[in-house]
Amino acid sequence: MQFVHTERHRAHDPKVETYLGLPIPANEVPARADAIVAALAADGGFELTPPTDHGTAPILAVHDAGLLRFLEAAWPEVERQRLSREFLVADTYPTRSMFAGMSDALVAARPEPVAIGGRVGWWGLDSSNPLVAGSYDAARGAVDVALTAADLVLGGETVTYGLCRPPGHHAAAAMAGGYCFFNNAAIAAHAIAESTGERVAILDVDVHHGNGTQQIFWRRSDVLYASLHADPRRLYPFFLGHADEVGEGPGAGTNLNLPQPLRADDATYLADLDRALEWIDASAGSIVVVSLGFDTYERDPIGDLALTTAGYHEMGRRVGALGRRLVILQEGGYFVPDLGANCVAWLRGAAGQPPA
Ligand code: SP5
Ligand code: ZN
Repeated sequence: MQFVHTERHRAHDPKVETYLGLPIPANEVPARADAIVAALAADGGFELTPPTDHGTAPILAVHDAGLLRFLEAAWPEVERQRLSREFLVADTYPTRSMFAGMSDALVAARPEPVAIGGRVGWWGLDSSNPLVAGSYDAARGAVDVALTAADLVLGGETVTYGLCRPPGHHAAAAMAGGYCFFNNAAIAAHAIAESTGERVAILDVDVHHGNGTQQIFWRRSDVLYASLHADPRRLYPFFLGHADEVGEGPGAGTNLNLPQPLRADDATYLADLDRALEWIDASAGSIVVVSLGFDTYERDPIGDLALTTAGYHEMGRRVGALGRRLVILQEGGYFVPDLGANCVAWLRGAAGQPPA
């Protein structure tokens, strides 16, 4: 199997994130990718392919131009103002209740702030998403990884893995958040839909609901979104991911959320995975984009489900057994010691190989 990876991810190297306002060691760190690369190399069945530069057009096909402008300008602005800090995070967000009772048109016409502190809240979901000096460059690299993995499948490969870092599924059209800056999977799915004219399905198995992916395709019928995730009543992103979110307008019926109970095990999870796969199978299309997270793992420090390494092999096997071509893109997963084994297990399953 070809896997797409670049060292550019290393530029995004936060040491600290804030959790309920206090600093804790960052979870989304370069060592995550190092662990996966080492395990794929040790397995021997994976061939490293560097990404090609796809420019900004595929990003702007999915994201607001203002988000890209902000992410590119944010760190230079921090430096220009000599704000002495290692990472940028907002303290003020445009929460919906601030605008209660005001018309949609008036709210939509509120101008973007000019001060960096206002802009980072304007374009952000949460305060646990540190932006550092190299975040923009790394995020551009992750998009190139996703698009190159998609190119390989469009060129005839049956399954490819893109080691995206930073991840993407919390990033909405006009919003970064949840360790995500650009939505790698959404950008790849949009590009595949454009290039093939076929319906594309996204299967999201990160422990968190992919609110950004859901938002981007909410009103679209050409990209389906199915997600299994911890019930948002308990876990980030808290405000979306409920089962009654099914899409609207032309996208009505093209969104499937399957919230999971606390400490869901392999059997519980795989039963709902089958529901998602049957739902995808009932729709036309030949390519599935997988948003692959290992934060469903029993030892993950920020998730609350209880999947095992053996469960990941079985999950990959069932997704591979769909018989569609797969563009598998990395999202979360924060228990670094077992990330490599979990990734190898999943990918071997998807390729129809036995566990290592
Ligand atoms: C892509 C992805 O997996 N993003 C996850 C974003 C999660 N953001 C909230 C992190 C909260 C960390 N809480 C630490 C709790 C320590 N007990
Ligand atoms: Zn996650």
